[in-house]
Amino acid sequence: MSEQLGTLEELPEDYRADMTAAGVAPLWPMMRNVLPHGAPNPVTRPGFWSYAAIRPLLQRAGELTPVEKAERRVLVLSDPGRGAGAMQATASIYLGLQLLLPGETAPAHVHTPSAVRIVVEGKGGYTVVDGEKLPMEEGDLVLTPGGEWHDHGHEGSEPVVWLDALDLPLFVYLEGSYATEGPLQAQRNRPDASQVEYLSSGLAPTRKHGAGTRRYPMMRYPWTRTEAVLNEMAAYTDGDVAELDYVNPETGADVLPTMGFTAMRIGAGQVDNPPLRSSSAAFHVVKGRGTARINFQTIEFGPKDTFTAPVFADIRIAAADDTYLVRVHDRPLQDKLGYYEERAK
Ligand code: 1HN
Repeated sequence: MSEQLGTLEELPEDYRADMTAAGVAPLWPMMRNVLPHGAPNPVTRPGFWSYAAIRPLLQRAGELTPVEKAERRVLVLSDPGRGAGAMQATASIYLGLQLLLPGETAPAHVHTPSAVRIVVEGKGGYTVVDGEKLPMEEGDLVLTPGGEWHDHGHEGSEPVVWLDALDLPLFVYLEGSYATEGPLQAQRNRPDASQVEYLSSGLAPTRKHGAGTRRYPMMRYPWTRTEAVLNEMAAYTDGDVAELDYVNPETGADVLPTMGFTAMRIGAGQVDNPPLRSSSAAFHVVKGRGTARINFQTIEFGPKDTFTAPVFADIRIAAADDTYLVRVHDRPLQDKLGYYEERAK
């Protein structure tokens, strides 16, 4: 491919006017914008959101805006490359921090995009998905897949905050994003599937012949178990960063169609230096602290902070303390589209 393509300016004025009148434009002056050489040219810039800075703003939102008025009381994490108010943290990933106060409920709705909650602080929060009550403890990952009714409640005594990750930008781009509202759901009188059928990895409930499984059999991944496995892995893998992918326990596939989630443990003094990935990512710090370098940006992170990396970013994360992260990424979508790629640095 040539570097120099023809420009619009070199075309005759009358020809340009006639093209505009006919509703057409020449491709060649614009071609390199949409097909850069070798690698994409992302708009997304590395982002960093300090929980200590955002927490008081969330508290203030709690005082200023009742949940009845907000439907969802959320502060959106806007990609610095797109600017204030951007409803996306990367091209495909939306992130927001949501506050629910004791006794509040966030009304039931269903929508086309999928969501995941990663619990940041507080006890007693829960999400009901399709009648299943999913308790929300710190670090838990809770799915509300597209097309599933969900509402939130709070039975505790302190504020509950969680990080929402949605594939909303894709649905907006596709002009496919919409919601339907409904009454709060009746809750089935049983613990969620992570406490019953899928209590142990490698064991799945026997089904009657011909009976199907649910598309989303387990929608809560308790953090205590995730951390226990990461610690065991770390004890037996010398100096390696321990990683666990969140998967559907029936199929082993990614938990959602477009978004993937990976729990990471980087021990104190260890460095994560992954290959360049074609996926974009957000890193949420469950515990720990350290220094992340994303391209040319250096980030000092602590517990409950969140940072992002554009596609093909050069990522290097050095942990000062034992550090636990959840990486949210769009590799499942890129796999399905057939272009996920990793490149050695
Ligand atoms: C949504 O449904 C929730 O259910 C949170 O908690 C954030 C952001 C955009 C669109 C839908 C929720 C959302 C959202």
